[in-house]
Amino acid sequence: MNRDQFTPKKEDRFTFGLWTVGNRGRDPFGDAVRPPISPVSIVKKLSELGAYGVNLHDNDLVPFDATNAEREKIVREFKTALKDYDMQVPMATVNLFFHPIFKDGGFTSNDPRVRAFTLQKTMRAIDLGVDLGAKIFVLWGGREGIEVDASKCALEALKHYREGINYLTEYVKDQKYDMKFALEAKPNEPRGDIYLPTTGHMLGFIATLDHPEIVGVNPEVAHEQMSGLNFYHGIAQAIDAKKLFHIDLNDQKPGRYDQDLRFGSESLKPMFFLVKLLEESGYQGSRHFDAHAYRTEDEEGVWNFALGCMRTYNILKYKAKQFAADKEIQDLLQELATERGKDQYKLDKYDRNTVGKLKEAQFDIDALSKQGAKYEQLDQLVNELILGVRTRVASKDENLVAAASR
Ligand code: GLT
Ligand code: MN
Ligand code: MN
Repeated sequence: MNRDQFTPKKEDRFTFGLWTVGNRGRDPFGDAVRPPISPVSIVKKLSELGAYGVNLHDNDLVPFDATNAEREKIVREFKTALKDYDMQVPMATVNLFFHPIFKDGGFTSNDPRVRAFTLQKTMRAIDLGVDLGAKIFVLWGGREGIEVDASKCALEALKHYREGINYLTEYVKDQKYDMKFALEAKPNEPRGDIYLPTTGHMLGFIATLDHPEIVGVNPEVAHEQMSGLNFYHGIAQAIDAKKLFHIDLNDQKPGRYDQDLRFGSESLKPMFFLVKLLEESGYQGSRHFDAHAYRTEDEEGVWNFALGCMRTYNILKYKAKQFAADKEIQDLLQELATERGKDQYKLDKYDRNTVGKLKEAQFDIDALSKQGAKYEQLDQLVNELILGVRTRVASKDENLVAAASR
């Protein structure tokens, strides 16, 4: 592997799900196109590529029907591989979507026996995650939804969903586990409609839980884009609410099913602003990729896919530094940020002593309406920066060159 400043390193905190590079290319119309890759081989190969860790569903590692003895052996061997290749498991999750028992949901099933099994399976998956060192537990409710609205009262479903999550947060606290939950939204697929379809819905729901302090979100690029939403804005809101516990990076063509494409393969500009936000906001969590290689690929293509996700992230991180050091862009931004007249009005907080002044203030409405914003110029500069033709301008700053190559 040729190494350069964008080569992934452990400190970059890149992680992949076992299910991502392990994806065999099955889709609703066609069978697998690649042989399975064992979890131990995945750990080895990802480590060689510079990843920090792997994440997993219970059944990515331990088969659904494994005996306790089988489970112990598999976990033991997996832990040895983690140690041998210096890999972490920062996040674990539970598969509540594959087995037919979950065909009408787990937490939101009408059948209390299915809801009970859902809790049992999730608690076991939490135990497994804790055993592997995970501090984040993702819950993606892919089957928590409906095709037929008559089949479930939506209020009842939300109540059951809340009871389920409350049960699990109590369990984690009772066990004194150092673990937080991250809820992942998706609007539809595999269900016709999935409850809590966006990160915004999740944030509203979390506020109604018994232990909201240990529940946050795990937004996925493709899932918010399926809803036609601006992912960057959603992430900003999650950060603002101090709820960005984890993130699923991938990509998506607009208006399609969930494609889970290589990070940055489609939406370079939105992903530039996303990476810039993650890096500049001080987000400490994993940079996790929930994506998979195109169905056209063999195993070599899978590793090219994985390396591509990580390199694109690092390149966009470098571009964010260039943006910060680009004088022309920064001068424009500074002009935009100049708060003309700010001292005349007290806008940050209602104040009964100054409200009268504001109500009587005179504005030059004509002049304010006519002023240009310079966004055309600004956005073109951003395009040229992303397209790589402003490197010479930006690289005049030696600090930037030094910082970017660290
Ligand atoms: C599944 C889904 C993902 C979720 C995973 C976690 S499973 O692959 O498509 O978006 O993040 O359960
Ligand atoms: Mn995901
Ligand atoms: Mn997805």
